[in-house]
Amino acid sequence: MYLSTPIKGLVTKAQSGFFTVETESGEKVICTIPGRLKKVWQDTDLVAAGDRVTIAIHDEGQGTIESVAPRESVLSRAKPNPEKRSLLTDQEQVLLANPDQAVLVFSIHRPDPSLRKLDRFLVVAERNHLPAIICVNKIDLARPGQAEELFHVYKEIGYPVLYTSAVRGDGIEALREALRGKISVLAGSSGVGKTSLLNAIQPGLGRRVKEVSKATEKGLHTTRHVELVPLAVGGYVADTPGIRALALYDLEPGELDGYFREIAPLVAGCQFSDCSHQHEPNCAVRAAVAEGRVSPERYESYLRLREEHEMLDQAAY
Ligand SMILES: Nc1nc2c(ncn2[C@@H]2O[C@H](COP(=O)(O)OP(=O)(O)O)[C@@H](O)[C@H]2O)c(=O)[nH]1
Ligand SMILES: [Mg+2]
Ligand SMILES: [Zn+2]
Repeated sequence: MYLSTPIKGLVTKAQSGFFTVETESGEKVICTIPGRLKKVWQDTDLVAAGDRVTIAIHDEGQGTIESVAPRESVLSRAKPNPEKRSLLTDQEQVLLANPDQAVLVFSIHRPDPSLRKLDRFLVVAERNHLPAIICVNKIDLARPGQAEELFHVYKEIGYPVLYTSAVRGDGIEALREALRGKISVLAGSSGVGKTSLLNAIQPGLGRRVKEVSKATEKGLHTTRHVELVPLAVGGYVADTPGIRALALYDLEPGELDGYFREIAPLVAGCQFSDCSHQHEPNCAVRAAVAEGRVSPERYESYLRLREEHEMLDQAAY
């Protein structure tokens, strides 16, 4: 037997200790983690979908993971409590390694968009250093300009906003281009059209990116299963149940302003360094809201999230 040179690959699926690795030559190898490495890696989250690894192939289509490249980014959530699934621990569970972007899908109608929810997602994305793209679907159900009216503020603060209709085809080309060559995470409430959009981008893609129903979500809390589904144009869509459960579990209320893009640069101008931007005098954030430089809705989202966190914080002690 000879020692083969390590083969580079991408983990496209992680399930119960088995990892599907797509090698640079496009081969799929089912890998396990050798016992000697399990010990070394036991405090980290071993290996997750999206990790770039080197493997050794032992048998046809089977191998072991020999090394994992440092992660550039992770999508994580609080690890569920093994005893009581409704409770979260303060440990982090890596759902996906090296995601390139999150596509946050809303519909303009049926269901109506919740901008509060969008702002919450954006805070999670900022916190994870994950570029976010906003996709507003079902524009065929809106009067012309209606979607833009509601979402232009996000464009103004620097987020790409795509307006799509999965049934009429608007914006599908732009969405496909936005996904090309990247590892993308798609997030959005049930019914906004995620499956339809994926099918419009590539026939059959929606079926491959399975969604998690309420019934199976519980099980997935313990048996984390994330898969990267390849795109014909290059890149992957991550089929990850976790984003809905993504909590802002370890965020301090005082950090929150840093995750609102347009608010963050204003904070230095507040009189008090620990200004909460709620009631303090000479608050640069409230001044900006009053002058129309920060949208009142975004500011309202900030206040609500801040309140929520203060409640969480108190509950923790
Ligand atoms: N009018 C309209 N309906 C859509 C559009 N996209 C999806 N739908 C419909 O919305 C419903 C939910 O779509 P689906 O793709 O299953 O949403 P998902 O739960 O986010 O995956 C289905 O009845 C779709 O036919 C769209 O662009 N316009
Ligand atoms: Mg769906
Ligand atoms: Zn302030």
